[in-house]
Amino acid sequence: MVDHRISLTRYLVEQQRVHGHIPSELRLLLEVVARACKRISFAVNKGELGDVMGSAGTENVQGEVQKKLDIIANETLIEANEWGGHLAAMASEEMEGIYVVPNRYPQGEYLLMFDPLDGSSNIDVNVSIGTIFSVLKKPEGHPGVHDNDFLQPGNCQVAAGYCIYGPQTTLVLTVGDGVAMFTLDREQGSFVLTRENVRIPEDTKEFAINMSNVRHWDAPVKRYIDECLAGEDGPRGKNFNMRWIASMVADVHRILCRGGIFMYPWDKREPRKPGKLRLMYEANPMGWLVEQAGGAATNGRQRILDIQPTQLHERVSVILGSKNEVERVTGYHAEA
Ligand code: AHM
Ligand code: MG
Repeated sequence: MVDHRISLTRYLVEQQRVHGHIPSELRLLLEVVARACKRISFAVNKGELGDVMGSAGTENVQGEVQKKLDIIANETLIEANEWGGHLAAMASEEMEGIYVVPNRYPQGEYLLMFDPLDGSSNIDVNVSIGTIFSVLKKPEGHPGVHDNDFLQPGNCQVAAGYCIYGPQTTLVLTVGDGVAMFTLDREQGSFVLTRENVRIPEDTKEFAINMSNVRHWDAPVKRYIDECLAGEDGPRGKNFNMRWIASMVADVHRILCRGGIFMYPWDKREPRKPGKLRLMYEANPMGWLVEQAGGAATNGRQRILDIQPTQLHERVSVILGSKNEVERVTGYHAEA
């Protein structure tokens, strides 16, 4: 815990004025995103007391059934950002096309991408869920906004983070100057800095993967997990523990707090699909946060942040967390 109370607002002002890391427009945009997350947190908290649980009876562009909270969170983020003036457009896991912010002059400079409610399968069972976001600069040189403007690799992100709605609501952020965590003080209604310079240990004894897919995995992933499972008697010479929350925000949050490796790799169930998770809304922001905390993120062959996206809803294989473990799995792919 940081000694004296520093609000998210003050942290962002310092990032702007003292450290010169962010322009004021980006600061204001992040404030708006944080405000939207606060609203989503209150909706999540109401649970069955509010009309927020269960299925909405609709499907998103990827054919996944939408929960009411998926839609509420998506609308909350759009409404909050629509009139801010700092954004040119938004893209969401829950919307087919981009959402261009209604005409204004001058046009906002930024593009916002989000997974409004990550971990949808956990909504109805009171397990941690979250919002993941990523900010890009709109390319200059042409009026209006096009889908292609979003197709920038993760190394172009200017801000990224998530807000986890768990026992506490915690907003985790990077603007390229390390990772900071802010806990929501419900009485004060503000996010308070609770951890700075978050570091992920380079080694770990904890892995996160959906083990029910073991028969579908590729050989390098199977080799890595088999070696972990062999424990003290195996080639790793140590026992491993396993966690799988099925909310990426919660699994990544644990890794930022105490280390570990998270994998949602390509598998043979749908061989033409590169993975389950989305590059723009999940892998890029989480990959950057993890790297900013000293970890690593790859798709097994390539650094996530260097992947050139070709479509908005592109999927990707994800391996991220403690550096030495991620490098080991990536090395197994290279050998295979
Ligand atoms: P969502 O964005 O629709 O919630 O899906 C993404 C989630 C991740 O949070 C999580 O890591 C993964 O899907 C869990 O998938 P599975 O149910 O296959 O284990
Ligand atoms: Mg998600």
